[in-house]
Amino acid sequence: MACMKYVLFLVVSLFIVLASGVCPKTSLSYNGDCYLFISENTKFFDAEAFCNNKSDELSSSHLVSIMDRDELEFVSAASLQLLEATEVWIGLNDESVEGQFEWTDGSIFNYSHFADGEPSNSANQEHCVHTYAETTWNDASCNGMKPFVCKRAQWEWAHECAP
Ligand SMILES: [Ca+2]
Ligand SMILES: [Ca+2]
Repeated sequence: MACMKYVLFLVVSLFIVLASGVCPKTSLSYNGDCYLFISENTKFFDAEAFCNNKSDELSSSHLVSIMDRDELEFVSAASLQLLEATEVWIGLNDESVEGQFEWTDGSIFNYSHFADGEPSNSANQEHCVHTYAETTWNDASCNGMKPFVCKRAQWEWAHECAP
């Protein structure tokens, strides 16, 4: 019986460590993934490159992918709180093929929250997606300067830790 309690203690401890301790201290954890909020106004693909390479704290991350409404609300609320911004770059773009949106981290695109009338691809120049007021999304010129959010998926941590 004492042994069972010890095992239970270990399992609970491990859960707490996994739930709270996996992200670098400058980023936020949500559902096991890590999110870094950058206030500097940056072009879309420069922001993606920053997430890929330049952040020591969260290297090999990507611009954030958003898989569902809950994750969207987390990212929007944290952007508002940490960056005081409603417009931030997320990783969605149709730079390769017009109208075929892709996440820069390779996640499957099966959730979106575009505002009414978006994506508009105005003047055939809008290929990068940012959040907007009320958590809705808009496609805009990739050369626009906005704050952004990096995300490092849980599987990337696991991959990195593999022998
Ligand atoms: Ca487009
Ligand atoms: Ca647009």
